[in-house]
Amino acid sequence: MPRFYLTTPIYYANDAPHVGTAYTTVNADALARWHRLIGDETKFLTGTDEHGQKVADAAAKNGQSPQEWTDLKSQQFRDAWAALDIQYDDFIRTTEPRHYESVQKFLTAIYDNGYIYKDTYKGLYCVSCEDYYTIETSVEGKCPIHGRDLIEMEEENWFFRLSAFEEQLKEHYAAHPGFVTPETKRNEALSFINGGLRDISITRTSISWGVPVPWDDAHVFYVWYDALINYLTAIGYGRDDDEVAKWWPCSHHLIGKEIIRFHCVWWPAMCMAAGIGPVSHVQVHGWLLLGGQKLSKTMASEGAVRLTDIAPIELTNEFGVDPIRYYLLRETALGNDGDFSHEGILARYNTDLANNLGNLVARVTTVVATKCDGVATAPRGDSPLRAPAELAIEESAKAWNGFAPQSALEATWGLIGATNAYLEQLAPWKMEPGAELNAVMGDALEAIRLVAILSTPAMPKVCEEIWRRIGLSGAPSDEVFSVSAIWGQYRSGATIQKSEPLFPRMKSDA
Ligand code: ME8
Repeated sequence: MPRFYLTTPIYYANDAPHVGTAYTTVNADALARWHRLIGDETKFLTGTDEHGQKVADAAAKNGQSPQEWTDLKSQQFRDAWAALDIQYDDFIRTTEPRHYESVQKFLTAIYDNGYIYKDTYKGLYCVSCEDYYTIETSVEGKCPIHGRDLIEMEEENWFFRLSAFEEQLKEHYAAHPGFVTPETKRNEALSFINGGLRDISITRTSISWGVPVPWDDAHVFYVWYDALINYLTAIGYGRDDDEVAKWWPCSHHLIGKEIIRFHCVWWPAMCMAAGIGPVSHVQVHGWLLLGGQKLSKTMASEGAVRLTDIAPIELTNEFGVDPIRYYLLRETALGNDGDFSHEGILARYNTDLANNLGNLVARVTTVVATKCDGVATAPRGDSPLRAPAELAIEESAKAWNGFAPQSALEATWGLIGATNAYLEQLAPWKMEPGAELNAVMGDALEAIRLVAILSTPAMPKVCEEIWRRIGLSGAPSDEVFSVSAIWGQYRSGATIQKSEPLFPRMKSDA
């Protein structure tokens, strides 16, 4: 059975979940659900990044210990993901003992392999990025991402010999063209490598909130250096070699574009240094923008509304869980930047969901209930809807497999459009009851069944409801995809009733 291991970045436990982090998590969840649907053995990991100066500062500011603070924040992420129907298999916290154990074993392996040495670090640091800068990589002494003042740092630190991996990384990229997608982001990662790699300071002495360095009591690991290892902790690195061997060769990271250097340069080099192969694939996505600005928690420009102020739960309360999931998946292709707006959600809701999908289900169930005695008929083998259905199945499967939920949904909505057009052309609501009407309805019910299967990774609850409305039991995700996603599987005889709209239209002042 094929396997699929997918991760999100682990989010900093210094703030609350927001629409930006929800974007990554919903996309990852839909991709994981797709892989479960097609029968892959799937593991989906998310979690919280709980060390570092930023988290320690936030805890102190709120009068709490870092542990109390991260307990609270981590729970907020779990609550937000529950509200968005995120079905993760594991939620990792970097303060867990299992993580300490893996980090210490992984870094000791790098140390033993001779890639860690002691030196003095002197330079600039951005607490928001938890990243080092030089005067050349700063913008007039300020952080190029956050615009805030950089801290001058001078410490005796342990360093990772990243420079030793330049050639090996170039070779890895050449041998694995699909290592980082999309191609533009791969080129960005490669240009970091081609620009020359400097060794990295990987420990700190000025803070104590971190994973202790096993060979030197005075140091804790620099937060990025422990955080990246979470992806291996969760599959048992240092504790269960069989699990690592099982999951690592089919591992995929979904990340935002601002953390390419960490995931596509540092992390593969760290894995090489520890004697384990790099992750098999990194899928990079763009930023959701609000008024042209990244919706990040640290970029507060005076008075501006920030996406970080928008809790996912506010949106799900207003529009429903699946409509928000749909919007996040459908509006912005993974890899591009996209605009986030209330108007955009409303437009998708009213057009794609209420007018297209909702209307299709309502029309068909109403006609069957009122003109066909509420009894469903099987589709025809030579139905005009068969070709558009087969195209939608093929294109949508290809897109889901290719980390493109937006295109997958676009292909599925192609089938919804073709079915609505077919119904408009034949106007079954005006047809006389009889064999011809029954056959047309059988075709339309089959198209709806297939739409529910193809959309279930995006809108699991709505698709389950559609399933029920077309007289089927269970849920589309219970089916064996390779058997059920074939034209002609819908059986005659189901009872169908008229029911409430799936997506009542919403007004723009909603
Ligand atoms: O970087 N649009 O955590 P973080 C789209 N702890 N995605 C967004 C976004 C936006 N406006 N804002 C945030 C960290 N994200 C580290 C990661 S991994 C070993 C350590 C998403 O809380 C996007 O996925 O700052 C981005 O990469 C992530 O949140 C950053 O989350």
